[in-house]
Amino acid sequence: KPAESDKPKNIIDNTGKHGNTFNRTKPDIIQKPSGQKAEDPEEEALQVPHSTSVLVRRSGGHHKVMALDATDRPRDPVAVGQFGQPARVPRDKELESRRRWSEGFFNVFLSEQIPIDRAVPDTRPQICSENLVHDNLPSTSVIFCFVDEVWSTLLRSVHSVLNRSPPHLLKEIILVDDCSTKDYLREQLDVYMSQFPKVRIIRLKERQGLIRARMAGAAAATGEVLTFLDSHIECNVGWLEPLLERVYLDRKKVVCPVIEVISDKDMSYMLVDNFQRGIFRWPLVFGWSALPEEYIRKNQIKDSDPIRCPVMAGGLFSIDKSYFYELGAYDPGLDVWGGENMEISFKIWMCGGEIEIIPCSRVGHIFRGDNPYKFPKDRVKTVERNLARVAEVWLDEYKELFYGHGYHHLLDKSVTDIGNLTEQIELRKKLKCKSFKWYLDNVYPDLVAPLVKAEGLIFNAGTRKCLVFQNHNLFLDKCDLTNKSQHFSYTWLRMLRQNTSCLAPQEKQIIMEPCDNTKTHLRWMHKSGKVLTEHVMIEGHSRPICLEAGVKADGIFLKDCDPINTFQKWQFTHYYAE
Ligand code: LR7
Ligand code: MN
Repeated sequence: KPAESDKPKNIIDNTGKHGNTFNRTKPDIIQKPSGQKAEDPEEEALQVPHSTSVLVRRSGGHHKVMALDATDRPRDPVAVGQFGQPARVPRDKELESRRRWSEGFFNVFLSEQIPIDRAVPDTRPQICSENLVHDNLPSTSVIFCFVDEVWSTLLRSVHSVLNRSPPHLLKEIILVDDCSTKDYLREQLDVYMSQFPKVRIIRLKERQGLIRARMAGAAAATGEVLTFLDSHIECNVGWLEPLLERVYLDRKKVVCPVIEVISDKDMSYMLVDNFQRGIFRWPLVFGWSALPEEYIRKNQIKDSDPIRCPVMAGGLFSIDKSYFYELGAYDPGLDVWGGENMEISFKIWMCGGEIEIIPCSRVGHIFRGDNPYKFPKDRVKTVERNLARVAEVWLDEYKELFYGHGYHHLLDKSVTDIGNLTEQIELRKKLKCKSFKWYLDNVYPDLVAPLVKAEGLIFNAGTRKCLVFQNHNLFLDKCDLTNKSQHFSYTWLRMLRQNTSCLAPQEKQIIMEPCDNTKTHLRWMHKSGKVLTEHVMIEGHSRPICLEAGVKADGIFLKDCDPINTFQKWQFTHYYAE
């Protein structure tokens, strides 16, 4: 059993480092039917368990998934790390192994000891080797983008594809060198790969980042399906056919293998738990989450059934090439690393496609604690900017949840230039994509996504009255739930809003101003019943000051905060979030 620290990290943070582990939680998962119908009468409808849409079964013959590179007959059965076993560093090599860690942020020394074509345990659910696939599946181009990848892992990735893919389905392997700085990735790589006619190398003259590098790979691809992989992976037995089978059944299915774990420490190949979905939490943080047992039981989901995912991890998937371009590929404005998995996931679901994890397809991946390559600009800023582009194009009114979870600063356009979005917005219109609300309701209903933090009446404890905004006046009056002018909301960007007007401090008075998420003086802290100014210091106050109801008149003012003054206590009718 793998040690706790070696287990897959099920929440990946937005920094590019796989550091954050998260306790496994079990959200309530409900998948609502989308109810698509097969149009061609010659094609037979087939209801797939769990996947709720109706699939189309193509005609033609079938055969079993090929047991290529059966794992019981490796070239060198006693080699280090063979069969995916943990490898150990000899005592006298410990220093060397530690020294070389940062070449790839995994055990580079051990990786070199392990055969380039080692066998790995066949971790597929039992039924997978019996499953039938169509004889006439489409061919695929496998695209590896890399920058400064470690030699041994790059080679092992390529060999695993060459050895475990049926030749007639593997059109080519495209290696996209995203302007690596390492010498061995030039001539030495050319020479090595020249043994394999199916391998092509594309070299980018400038560092493009993995997103644009993938598009360069796609542009050169001649296969019918694109299969993207990270450059430090090992494909398991029978990995390819089940992916292509799904794409063949429905070209709008975008499919991912189960991503297993190659230990960064001992290079062992570890299987991961079944029934894991790709999900995200705010602010667009990718993670995995298990389907609840209850749901699995009730829907009789088998361990080999495709699992629909709200989002994909990003690195490993197959997509019909023409469909990829129909979707407008990736937003080319995304830089270097991060966020592209969210972009393509929202785009796929909202514009008529589906994302699935296929349990019969399994690929190991080295999860690294750090990236062995440099970010041309600041790493955190790069990822944030990418995510903001995605939020602006795809999240509609829900983008406030994204910004409200720690990304307020991105709204200041003088600090962060997220670039031009016209083309992406046009694309969404052209494709007639559904709303983010639709996505939440139909694809990811278990995500908690209240549009505001609190709403309803704002009750003042001292006066036992409620705030009213009427005829351009802000005052307190008898609480009345039916009175619309007493309805306010406390937004994710911490504004106190009624329709399009927001509470604003003006000296020690309060006025209503047009809401504007970029204006920080409109932000209020609301905690432990108090409402405090956030970004404004008034008349020499060095601290924020508090909203207070007038004792006699029905006005509201800003006064020094006083913990026991009930005239400074305010409460909304409903709270959705802290
Ligand atoms: O500028 C770059 N140019 C590149 O060509 C930066 C990276 N790359 C290459 C790199 O060499 C590697 O092959 O792109 C690939 C992905 O980079 P990694 O391995 O550093 O990324 P990762 O595994 O840490 O991150 C995951 O999230 C990324 C977000 O942009 C990408 O989608 C990765 O493909 C993705 N990896 C996976 O989905 C594997 C499972 C891990 C998870 C979650
Ligand atoms: Mn990776």
